Amino acid sequence: MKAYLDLVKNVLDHGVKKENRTGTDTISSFAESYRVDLQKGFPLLTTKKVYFRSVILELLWYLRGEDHIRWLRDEKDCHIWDDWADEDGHVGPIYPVMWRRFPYFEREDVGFEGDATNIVKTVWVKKEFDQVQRAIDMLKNNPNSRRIVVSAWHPGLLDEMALPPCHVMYIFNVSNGKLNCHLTQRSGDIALGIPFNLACYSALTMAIANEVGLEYGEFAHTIVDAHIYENHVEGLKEQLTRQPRPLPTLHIADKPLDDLQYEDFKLENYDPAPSIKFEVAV
Ligand code: UFP
Repeated sequence: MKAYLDLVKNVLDHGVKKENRTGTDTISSFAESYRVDLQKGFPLLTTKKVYFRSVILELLWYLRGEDHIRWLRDEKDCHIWDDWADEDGHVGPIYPVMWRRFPYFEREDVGFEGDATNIVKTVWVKKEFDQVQRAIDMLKNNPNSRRIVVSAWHPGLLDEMALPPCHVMYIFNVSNGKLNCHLTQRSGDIALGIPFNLACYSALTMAIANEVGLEYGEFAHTIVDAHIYENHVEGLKEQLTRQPRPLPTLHIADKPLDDLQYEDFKLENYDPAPSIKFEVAV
């Protein structure tokens, strides 16, 4: 996948050295973006092995709406989120909760029967909002809308989150009967996070396109702080010497989004170069 290799090159060429909270410095470049055409194959990197099972399990976990990782960690034996969870598996109201159960308060005026003074008391009722279902409904009923946005950013709840969302917001856009998705990411680890994020949102876009009866369009990604940790530079340079191979194909079973299981995602013809070990900066 040339788009990813170009991204790596751009950050290495134009990035500046930055300190950050992890203690491992980065080479960082402001507002990098790239796009991939989902009709040309599934964008799972071929210049190193990416663990497809973890990509899909992470996506299915996001769609479950829970504030803990017990399904992912204990049932599915997938440990990509362990570093951010407490012993009980809690990670707070991050992506799954924001996507499916976005908390908000609705004002309700409660009148008092028989009250001659007609006093109305206002109460605030806690509600939850399913942003993904709303996006699906809008794609079906009003696909030309420019308001099909899912936000994971909730300023009032950042302190309760294990990690403030990196992929902050995505927007669906329909053009020529094709479903496009644009992801805005505030912070992106080019070696480790981005290959996952790219594959995860591409699979999500394809699953949603199936559900609403649209063709596959493009996935576009803007990364505001696009960075390479210093201890990842050698591995990425090695990756740049590798020739991209033909992309694999992803077939997703024709089922409602919430019924999809890992086994419903069939990856074909994935023949990547060997994996490269990168340490996670926590
Ligand atoms: N990161 C990603 N993608 C993700 C995710 C984390 O690239 O999906 F959850 C990286 C970006 C950054 C770190 O290197 O994790 C988060 O640190 P910070 O909150 O300081 O930006």
